[in-house]
Amino acid sequence: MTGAVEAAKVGIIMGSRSDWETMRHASETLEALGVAHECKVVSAHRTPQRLYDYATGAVDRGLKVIIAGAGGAAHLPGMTASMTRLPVLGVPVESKSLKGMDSLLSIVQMPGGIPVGTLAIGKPGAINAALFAASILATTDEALAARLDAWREKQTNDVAETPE
Ligand code: RP5
Repeated sequence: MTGAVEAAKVGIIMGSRSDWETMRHASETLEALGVAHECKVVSAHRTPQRLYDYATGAVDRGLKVIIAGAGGAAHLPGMTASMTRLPVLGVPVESKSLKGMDSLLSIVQMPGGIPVGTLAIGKPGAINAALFAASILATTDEALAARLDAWREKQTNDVAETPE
C-alpha cells in the first residue's frame, strides 16, 4: 500500500503545551533520523486519566519507547514507567523558579524497581532522549542503525579543527 503513514514507534509526551519549546527538539531529532513518532500533551496532575490510558495502551498500540518531558514536580516520566514495561526516557524541562533542578530531581530519583532513563535538563536532554530512543530501536533495525551511524559521522565531520 503506498502513502500509508507508518505507525509511531516512539511516543513523545509532555506535561504541558509550554514544554513544546523544549520537547520539539526530540521530535525534530527523530524526524531527522526517520523515526516514526507521535507528540501528545499528557499531564500527570491535570489529566491523570489521559496518562493512565496512554501508558497502559502503549504496548498494544505498537510503541517501543516513550520519551516523557515535564517540569517542576515532574511526575510524568515516573508515573508512565509505573504503568508500562516500555523503556521510558525522562527529560527534565527547565522551570522558571528553580531552573529545572526540581524537574531533574523529581525525574531521576526513582525508587528501585521502576526505572526512568533520565537525560539532561532542557534542549540537550530532549535531543539526547531522541538519540537514545533511536539507539534502542537501532538494535533491531539495520536501516535505522545505518542512518544513526551516518548522523554521528556527520556530527564528527562538522567539528572544526580551529576555534576561528
Ligand atoms: C508541568 O508543569 C509541565 O510539564 C510544565 O513544565 C510545568 C508548567 O506547566 P504550565 O503551567 O506552563 O502549563 O506539569
